[in-house]
Amino acid sequence: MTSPLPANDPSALTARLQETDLRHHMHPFTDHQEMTLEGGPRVITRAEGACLFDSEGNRLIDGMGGLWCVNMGYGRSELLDAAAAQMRELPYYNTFFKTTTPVAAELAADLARVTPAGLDRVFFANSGSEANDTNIRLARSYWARLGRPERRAIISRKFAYHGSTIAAASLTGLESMHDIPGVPIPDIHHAPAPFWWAEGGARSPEEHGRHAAQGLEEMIRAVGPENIAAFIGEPVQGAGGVIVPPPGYWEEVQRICARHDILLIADEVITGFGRTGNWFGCETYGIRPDIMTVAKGLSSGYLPISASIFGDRLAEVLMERPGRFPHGYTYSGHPVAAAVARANLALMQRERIVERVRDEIGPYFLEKLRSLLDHPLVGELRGVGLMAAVELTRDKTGRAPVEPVGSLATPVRNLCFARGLVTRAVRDCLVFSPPLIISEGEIDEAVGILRGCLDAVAGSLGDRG
Ligand code: PXG
Repeated sequence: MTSPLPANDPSALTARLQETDLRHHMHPFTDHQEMTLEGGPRVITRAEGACLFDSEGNRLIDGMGGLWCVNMGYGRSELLDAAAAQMRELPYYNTFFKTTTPVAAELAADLARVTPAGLDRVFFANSGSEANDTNIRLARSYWARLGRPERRAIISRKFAYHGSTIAAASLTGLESMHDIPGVPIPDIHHAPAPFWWAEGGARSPEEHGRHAAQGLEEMIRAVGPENIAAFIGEPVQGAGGVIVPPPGYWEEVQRICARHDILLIADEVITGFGRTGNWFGCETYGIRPDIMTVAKGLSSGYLPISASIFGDRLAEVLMERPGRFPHGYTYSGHPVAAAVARANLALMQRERIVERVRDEIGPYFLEKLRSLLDHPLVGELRGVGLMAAVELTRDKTGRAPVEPVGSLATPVRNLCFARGLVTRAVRDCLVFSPPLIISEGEIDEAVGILRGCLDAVAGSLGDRG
């Protein structure tokens, strides 16, 4: 035990917390040596609306909505009240062995209502990674029970992010995540992504979309469609750098999966619940998946909950025949998380948040970010709804990669943080995914801070203007 924290001295409080944290806490995706040299982690103490406050009292606009998840914003009393009421009534019971709880049953029905027609069966988990792990089992079990156990390969894509468990990290198409022996697990393949800026060469974005879809089909033929269980893709690749698919790409992918009878899994962990201006990215891109992964925005990040959602095709084989699915998590359908998710869906509907993203704040946000295209360091603005990437470059027309990787976006990102805006650097783009309740004023402020930071970094490079 350490001595009591100093109540009225923010710097002393911060130093104490940093010291405690450095000694005992291992963080995800963190270089601890670097963090130690910098004096320790940043300490976020509270939040309201679209803003965070750190232990020194500084206000930051949360341009990332936590980690792409706090869709309805911080401090929503409706969600707190739902959690408290459920904790009093029934804080925990499981959904194993033919048992349910009212709130888990009702949430499954709510999800069947808000998801596209045909997706009406729900398997609960706690994180996007777990739900994608579940999806591998669902897809492989489906084929095995149809007498086709050799259909076990899963095709994912480069730049994909599907999570961090061993199976989800294997689906992920970022090489840095495969830096552990045994990852990726066997039978996972990564097809090209429709990433025009980095890989499109002289093709138009649409041509590059077709090219990437062709690459998927070539991979399917190489692996053998008779060996493939499923294809998994995010409607818009988020953590890989908000890679917005060009028109025609998803139609082609959909056709290819149908032609080879491959299950299509849409990972909507980021794109679900209004992020792209529709309830689901599948609606924005005309995707008709067999399985959908949801997490994050389902509870606006207030509690961990995720789900795999599917329709009759899988249900007929996995639910309407004898035999059980040997899989589940202690907290599958956790009542308190489910209560918060139900309250969150109700709040989304009451505030017509999806319509707001589609018609008002999404277009405003993208237009404001687009105004940065005149900046010497800004090469491209990609976005849909309230998710976007500002691609930084020193070669606006040739699109040559930034060397070394990260040398533009990382300093801009660090300066933004110091000046009151949270964004994330992915290679040399800055990604944004603010709460869906962010105001126009906060967007103006965020873009103003970003422009100032771009100017400062351009100035320090000596290539302003
Ligand atoms: N699928 C997608 C599309 C995701 O974006 C996951 C699955 C995994 O979810 P869990 O709940 O297991 O983390 C994600 C998560 C980043 C970042 O830095 C992105 C995610 C998570 C953490 C950091 O961009 N996405």
